[in-house]
Amino acid sequence: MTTARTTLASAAQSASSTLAAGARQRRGAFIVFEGLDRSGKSTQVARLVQQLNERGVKAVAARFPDRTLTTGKMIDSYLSQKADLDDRAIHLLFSANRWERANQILEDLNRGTTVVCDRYAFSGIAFSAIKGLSWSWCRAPDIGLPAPDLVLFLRISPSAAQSRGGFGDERYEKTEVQQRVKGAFKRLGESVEEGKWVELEADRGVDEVGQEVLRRVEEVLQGAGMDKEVGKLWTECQADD
Ligand code: DGP
Repeated sequence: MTTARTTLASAAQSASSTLAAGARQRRGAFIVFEGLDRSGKSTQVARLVQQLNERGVKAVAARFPDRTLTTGKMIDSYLSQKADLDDRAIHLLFSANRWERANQILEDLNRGTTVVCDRYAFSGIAFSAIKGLSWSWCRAPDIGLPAPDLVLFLRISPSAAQSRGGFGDERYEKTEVQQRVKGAFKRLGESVEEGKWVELEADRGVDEVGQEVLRRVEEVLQGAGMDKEVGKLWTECQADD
């Protein structure tokens, strides 16, 4: 742990000495957690942000859907089954919700702050594609969003997820839906650039998963990618259906 602390702190230090030398500041990393409902994403996001800050690496949490935003309130009504919406309309609302926060994320990253995000556009595709919408259509509204440097997919079986305190009454909290979403996530992981989608076994203790998370994130923070501009999502993809 001391080693992780030292290396991360020196990554942060090198960011400030680079700045002092007048060169481009190393940016923050955009880390996204994806996974089925109740796979432990929120716990790992909070834990990672805290650990990074303790190590002198500035980090903030984000989450989607962000229910505090205007679009988020409509999404909340849909998820809590108070409102029904056409499949395409809700898909576009989820995407608009991400766009509402996109500039903030970009500003944080460019200021050197790491953003750790609970769900992103991958959930957008997975949850809509299982309704029969085409992949290329689902992907289109998110083209150009800030691209994550790393997606950590927390892998858990739908039955294990359900046994973790059970699902509530929200729209997608059903084992059969989660099973199909799992299949969609698998296909998505295969389509993401090599090394940027990492699957972690989530059916373990919080600390064990957390240690692996920190190790993966440390690699990204020390990598050459932090000297490059934030990428744009899906711009390299071809329509594949
Ligand atoms: P959460 O707040 O992480 O529990 O997510 C709420 C639910 O919304 C969850 O079942 C997953 C689903 N969801 C998250 N993002 C999207 C999205 O972009 N599109 C759709 N259709 N569903 C999403």
